[in-house]
Amino acid sequence: MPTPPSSGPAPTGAGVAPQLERCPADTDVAKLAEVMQRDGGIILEGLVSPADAARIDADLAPAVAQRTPGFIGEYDDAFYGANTVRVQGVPSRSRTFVDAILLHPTLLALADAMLLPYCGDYWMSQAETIFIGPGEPEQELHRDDVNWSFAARLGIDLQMSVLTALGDYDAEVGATMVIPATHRDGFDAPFDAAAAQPAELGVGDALVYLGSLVHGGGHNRTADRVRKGLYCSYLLGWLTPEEAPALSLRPEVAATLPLRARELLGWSSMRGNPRTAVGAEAALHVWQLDRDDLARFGGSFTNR
Ligand SMILES: O=C(O)CCC(=O)C(=O)O
Repeated sequence: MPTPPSSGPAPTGAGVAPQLERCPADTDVAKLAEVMQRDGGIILEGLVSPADAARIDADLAPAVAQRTPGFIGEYDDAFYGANTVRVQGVPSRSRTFVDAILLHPTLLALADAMLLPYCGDYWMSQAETIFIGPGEPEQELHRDDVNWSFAARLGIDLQMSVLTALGDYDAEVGATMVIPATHRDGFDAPFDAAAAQPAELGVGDALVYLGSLVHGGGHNRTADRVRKGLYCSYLLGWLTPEEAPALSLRPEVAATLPLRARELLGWSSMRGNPRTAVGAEAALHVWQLDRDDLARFGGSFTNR
């Protein structure tokens, strides 16, 4: 079970709601994990270089330009944003995303610490642009674990998300609103929306948070600036990802990726938890193909 918080996040002053702690991205992972356990989120400064952030932004620009903001259903537009551009299929569109974010050693070590107690392995749930356009109102505050509400009530960590700034990410343009330390209150616990604070980021900084932390996209109060966030999440391997990364990953791209990236993108089978599995669970092999481990097909599914 998760460790209860030893103390809350540091207040910024008398009467001021607490803010998430900021740490350089090369901080010792044990310390980062401790902060994540305590506050439910953390800001990693300089997770990717401004040059890599610009490269990822440029890689995604053609798809972003083609995508109409908003969705179809009324609820979807209200929640996901009528003037917000969300493009998925990111690993096939940006190799820099794969190398600089998906496989970032600090993120993987943190995901190991937060998620491996509850699964044999985790995988990518989703990677998408969340480019919040001018005038977009604040998104409803929520816990991302709502996607897996039955599992969320087990009180274990299901998901770790990363929002990396590819461009403007200040409070005025819609920085993510976060309520620190709401991750241990329980999935159905009420929260005080007035306690939400903007998690402002510089280009290349990232907000990393658990699926149990209350948060939401901020209000873009500007007339002409876009809040450029790139979302990526790691999910327990026995839960269904939000995106279908195994399908959006093109085979010719998969063939060029390291094994760990293919595993995270659904091109590998899932095993039982090696720390606890015995008997049938030790033999477990789900998400398989012809009774074989998907990973053995390497970068191509030869039996298609
Ligand atoms: O864009 C953000 O800052 C957060 C978005 C989010 O939480 C969501 O769409 O579920």
